[in-house]
Amino acid sequence: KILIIGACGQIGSELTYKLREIYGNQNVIASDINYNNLELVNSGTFEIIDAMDYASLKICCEKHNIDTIYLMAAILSATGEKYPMKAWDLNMQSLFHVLNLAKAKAVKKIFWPSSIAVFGPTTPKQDTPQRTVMEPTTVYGITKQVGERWCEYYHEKYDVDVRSLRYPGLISWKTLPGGGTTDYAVEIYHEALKTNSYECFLSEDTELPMMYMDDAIDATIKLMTANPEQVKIRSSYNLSGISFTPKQIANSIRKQLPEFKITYKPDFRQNIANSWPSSINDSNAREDWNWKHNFDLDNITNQMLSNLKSKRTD
Ligand code: VAH
Repeated sequence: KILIIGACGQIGSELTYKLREIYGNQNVIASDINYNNLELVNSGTFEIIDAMDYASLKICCEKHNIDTIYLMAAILSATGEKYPMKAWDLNMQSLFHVLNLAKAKAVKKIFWPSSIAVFGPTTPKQDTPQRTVMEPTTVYGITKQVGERWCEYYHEKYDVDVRSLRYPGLISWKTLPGGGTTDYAVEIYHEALKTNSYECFLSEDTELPMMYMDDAIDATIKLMTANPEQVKIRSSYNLSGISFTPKQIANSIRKQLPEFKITYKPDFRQNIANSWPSSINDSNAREDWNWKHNFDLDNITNQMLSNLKSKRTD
């Protein structure tokens, strides 16, 4: 059975729904630190677990006969800069607990998300390669860089089947993101429908790698169901969808809402965004386990506006 840690979060909730669709509701156990997302909590088996508490993780895995864990709990880039040691403790302790459960053969397979945040200001910004200079300048990015090293170490030394993706900024409508720098690309659609305007915390030409959630979930399932010998990279795979700027997403919205207005008021998150690449080369993922993305910017805008509209009327 599958356990999702951080199931109430932006990615965790979508993974829970998708995995239940594929494997059956009773075979996917959702867990989080609180009941933050009641729709998710009431959608199937749910356990309160503190991802930093090894004993409760171990007990839950035994109780539900878990063989696969998706560790989706983390403190993201913006919040991590406000609480550096909390981000370090949560992001690292939770990873060690899950890796050690696999090392002890208590579970068989692990998914752990990395991020384009592993890259820093000295990384080549365009078409960033799988292997390159990585000097992350955020605590979150440091935890992802170090986490990747530990994943590869546990695979090489203890034969742990851990698999990882460097997610770009993710855009979804089911669950709000929490504390990321790319969250503007979600907020903008909510604001467009509410007030037909948005004050963006990044400057208009800040180009970042982005992806629609359905593509990210599709990549995650593809990676996790690939044969082990196909998974040649055990740190974390680059993953690429599209890249765009706040100006470009605003133009995409205007194709449906012609009066939409955007203003710019960069805050501390501008420095974080400036340290990240603008576009990513994911040829390894495409070669190793035939990944490809489907959603371009206008498709994403269509999906976001139509789903948020119908969600508002519910
Ligand atoms: C963040 N959404 O903004 C996350 C992600 C690439 C960005 O890691 O921190």
